Amino acid sequence: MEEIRRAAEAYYENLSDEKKRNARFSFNEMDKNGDGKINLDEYVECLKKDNNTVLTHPSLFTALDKDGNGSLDFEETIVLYYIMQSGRALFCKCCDTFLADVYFSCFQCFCLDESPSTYDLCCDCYGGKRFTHHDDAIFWDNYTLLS
Ligand SMILES: [Ca+2]
Ligand SMILES: [Ca+2]
Ligand SMILES: [Zn+2]
Ligand SMILES: [Zn+2]
Repeated sequence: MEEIRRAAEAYYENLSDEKKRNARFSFNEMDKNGDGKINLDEYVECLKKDNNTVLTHPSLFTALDKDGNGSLDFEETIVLYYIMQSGRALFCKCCDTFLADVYFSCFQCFCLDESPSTYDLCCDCYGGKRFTHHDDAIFWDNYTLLS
């Protein structure tokens, strides 16, 4: 998660003042009870309203909650903002964990242009061979795949 967090911070720093205000505005929108932080209920409610149901996954909320206090402060939601903007919301096809850092992806599925989604696995599921996929699948980690 640390890498995405760093990327999100860099991304935020380069936003225009207007976009920064927008980010602050969406944070306040999410914070229904105005206590300055987003709890899981507020989080799920807001993303459902935006039809962003893939992001309502509790494993993503947990990953975003850096200090583990059960709610998101503004700094923690910047990462969510970044994930939404960049479309980098990937979950393990096997155990549904949010893929925060390195993950494995099926090379063949990745290369199929007509395929809308890739077949991604967390290291645990890939290493533990807990998945079922086509027999001839070749998996690469995301760094190798994109280079
Ligand atoms: Ca709140
Ligand atoms: Ca927190
Ligand atoms: Zn997994
Ligand atoms: Zn595949």
